[in-house]
Amino acid sequence: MKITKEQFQKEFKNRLNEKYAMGVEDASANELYNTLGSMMRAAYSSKWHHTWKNYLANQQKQVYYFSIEFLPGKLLESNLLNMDWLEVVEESLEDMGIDLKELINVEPDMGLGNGGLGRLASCFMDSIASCGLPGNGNGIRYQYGLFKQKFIDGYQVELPDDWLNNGNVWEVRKDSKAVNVHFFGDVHLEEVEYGKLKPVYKNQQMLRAVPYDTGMIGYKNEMVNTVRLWSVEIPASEEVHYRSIEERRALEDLTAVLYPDDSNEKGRLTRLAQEYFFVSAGIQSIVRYFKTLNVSIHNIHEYVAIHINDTHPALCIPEFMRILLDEEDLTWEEAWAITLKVMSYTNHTIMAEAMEKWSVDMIKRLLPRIYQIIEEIDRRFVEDMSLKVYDGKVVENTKIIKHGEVHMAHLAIIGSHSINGVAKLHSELLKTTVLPDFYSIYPNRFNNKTNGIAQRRWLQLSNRSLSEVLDKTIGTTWRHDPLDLRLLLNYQDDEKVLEEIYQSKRKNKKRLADFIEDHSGIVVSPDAIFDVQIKRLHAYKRQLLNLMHIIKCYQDIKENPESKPHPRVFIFGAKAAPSYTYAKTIIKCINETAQLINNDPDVKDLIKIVFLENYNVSLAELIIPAADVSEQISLATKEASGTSNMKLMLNGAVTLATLDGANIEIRDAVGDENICTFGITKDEVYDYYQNQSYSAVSYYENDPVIRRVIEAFIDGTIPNIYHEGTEIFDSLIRYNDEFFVLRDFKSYVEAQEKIEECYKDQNHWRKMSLRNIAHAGAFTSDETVKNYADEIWHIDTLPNYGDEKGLE
Ligand code: 7GP
Repeated sequence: MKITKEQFQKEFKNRLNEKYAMGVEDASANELYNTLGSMMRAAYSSKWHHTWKNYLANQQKQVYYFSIEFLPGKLLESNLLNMDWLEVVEESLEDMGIDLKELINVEPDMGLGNGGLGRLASCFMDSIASCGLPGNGNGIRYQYGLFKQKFIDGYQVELPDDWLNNGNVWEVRKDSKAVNVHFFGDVHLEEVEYGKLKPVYKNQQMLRAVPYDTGMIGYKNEMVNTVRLWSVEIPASEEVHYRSIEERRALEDLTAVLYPDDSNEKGRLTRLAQEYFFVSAGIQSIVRYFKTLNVSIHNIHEYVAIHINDTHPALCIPEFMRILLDEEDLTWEEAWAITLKVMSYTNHTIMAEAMEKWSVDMIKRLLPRIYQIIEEIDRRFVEDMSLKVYDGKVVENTKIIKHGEVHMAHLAIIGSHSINGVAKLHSELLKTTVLPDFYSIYPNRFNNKTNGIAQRRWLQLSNRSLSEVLDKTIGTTWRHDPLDLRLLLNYQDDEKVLEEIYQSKRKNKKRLADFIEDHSGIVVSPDAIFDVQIKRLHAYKRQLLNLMHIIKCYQDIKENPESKPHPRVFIFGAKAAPSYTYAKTIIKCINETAQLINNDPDVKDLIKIVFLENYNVSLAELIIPAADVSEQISLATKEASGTSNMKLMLNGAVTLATLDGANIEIRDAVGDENICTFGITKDEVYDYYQNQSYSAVSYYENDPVIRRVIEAFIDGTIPNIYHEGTEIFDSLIRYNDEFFVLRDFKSYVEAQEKIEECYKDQNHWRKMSLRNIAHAGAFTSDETVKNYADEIWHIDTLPNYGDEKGLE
């Protein structure tokens, strides 16, 4: 998609005039942004059309990635990059007196996700298109994204994220592709013809699902795939049924917010309705598309793969069955065999509280036909297992419906041909510890696909200065093939290259320091070590361990004012779920400790704590290139993979990590000398569980350093945390420290000391940093999605993909 400067400027001015009757001088940043966005969309639309026409003409098998979250962030710059317009547009705008950065700033973050799972889905969308693979996203167009976080008196306050307020230039509403989704009512089976039962419905509620499509532009390959997000509307024919405004509102709320609070019954029902809504709409639209191929429904698995991203879309299985049985008249056996071939499932966590379960009563009431199908899947599963060698315990552990609840992970596993974890350790744990009974039943379904990241966004765009150094040093092939970052290893002893990489880091640190000063008033030095922990706030991720180490450093300085540690800036970015009190307590404690330390003259700028508000994709893009140290300190076994660990490494940060998730694979890639690991291993964690031998209080009683740190929470050392400090104290001592923070404290402190030692030897540090960049190519999501494509989805690029004129 090439364009010249002249073409661009002419077209841009025309459009601006057409849209707003304005010249460049008079237009606001927002008007300029909208003009640019609509011009880009017009330019890639023909490729978009072409791409799916090609899939159609070639009857290409496609994957549909169902995810209740997508977290793309901003799209302007990455679309420009992938279209190969970035340089021309930047220069052309500059000629017209416009700074592209200002236009980027007015774009709201598309934040339709909480964290890792949603961001992974977006990296996959970028990679699937960039690898020329036929794949689409399917999700929900939430009117409000994840809340905007503010700190007031150190507390997290949640504000609505009204991201659609100014419209969304990237989406295309497709009225003609809308479908109806049904809820509630009564259903019974009637014999319509001899031996054939069909469901007959009464009093159903019907809602309209309207799709909004967003083009996913492949990196300089002329391909544009689709992410389809569904929005709810009340069909005209149903208007009469909803007399009151409240009733209408309640329905329209269905796609209003991401993860409605599930702490009450009403919230849970909405959430379940959301899950069915986007699943049913997505599957109906897939089947409708499939019908245009004129192929027998018996062969649909040769044309369609459906991926269930965690269990939220697990209703794909009964919904697909419903369509095959009730609408396509297949027998149960036929329908089930096809469903299994179509569906695959990824698990993203082993945390028990995140394992979805729905009450039987609720599913029955909201989705009566779907419930019948789930019941029948379960009945047949149990029957089948009982015929085989499995003992009763295995069957009891694996069935879908028990104790009045539907276990969504069990449904997903029983109905999918592939079940994967997201890092080697996590996939191993699924087999041996979390789902051993399922593994004994379906050993061949289990596999690993280690997560990855899109290096385009996380290096090319967010770290332009490092990218330039790389181009100059190793050429530009890494931009297409991140594995080529390895070429950098040839320069690990080249002082000039090490210096250039260092200078680019310094520039990024300066940029972040300026941002910090602007946004929080805290002055930090770019010469300090930037020590970064950015991720959702969760007890298992152990931001508390980080805080405790900071408090120790503070106490050391107070005790020994002559000590001279290398100055450090501890940077946090994290949102806590609105109903997760303990996580919010930790936020408050970090903020109050920051107040204390940042304003204590004795500290003399040796330590600064910066907790940036409203951590999101755009903020990550600013923080990551500036990081020296990457904190990946979850308790071993708890972090399924992690992906910020990969992004930080790619940007030259040195990882300070437990042996958890993908940290282990990062260590294997860079070698022990280029990472700093600490803490107990998975086996030690399970030994503690088995023997119930962990005693937090013994650390408190026997380790004076730990005692002094813990007491700071309750003795007034940290001001304004009377309740919160007590809550932390209790979690550690009274409730025996669920995530073994005290057990790992000492080795964490030692690892931090090692980090400082390494940093002080700058030459050594710079080499470590270079080696991290060089090995990070292994974690590209391009490779990850290729593995999914080959081993799970069985999809391929178009036969002429990659030919010079292939898609013209
Ligand atoms: C996250 C995992 O916690 C993280 O370790 C992993 O890297 C990421 O998924 C992508 O695989 N999980 C979630 O974000 C999540 O919401 C609950 O899991 C279902």
